[in-house]
Amino acid sequence: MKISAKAMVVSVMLLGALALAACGGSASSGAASGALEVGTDGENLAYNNVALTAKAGEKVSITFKNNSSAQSHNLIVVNGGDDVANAVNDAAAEAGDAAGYVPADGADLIAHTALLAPGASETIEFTAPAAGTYSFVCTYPGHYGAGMKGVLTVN
Ligand SMILES: [Cu+2]
Repeated sequence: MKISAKAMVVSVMLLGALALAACGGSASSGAASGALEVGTDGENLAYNNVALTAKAGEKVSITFKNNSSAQSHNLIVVNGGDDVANAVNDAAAEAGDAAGYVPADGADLIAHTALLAPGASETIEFTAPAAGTYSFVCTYPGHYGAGMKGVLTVN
């Protein structure tokens, strides 16, 4: 009698835990409101989406998919236009392969993926900066120069 009462209490607690877990699952939709997707344009040294938009202050996510079957790529959103992108690209070359051609986080970087192997993808999240235009580039040597870049416009 005592044991079955105990078992009953345990079952009720388990049900409660399950209900809580279910609630937590549906309530935790912390997904970014601005969910953007960018891939590589097949094997080309280019992105398949070069014009992204976001609202200042909103949470943005960019899912970058490397569609190449042979080439590694990354995606770095820089804090400015081509001049900043050039500086970041130079710093990336100095950082080298071991750093995934990503310079140390600093004022020039808003967000970045790692250097992604062929077929890999990564989602990065950040808060959209002030209104303006921001370049995003691949800093694998030669890619930015070949035109692997796009623009994030923040309104
Ligand atoms: Cu690239």
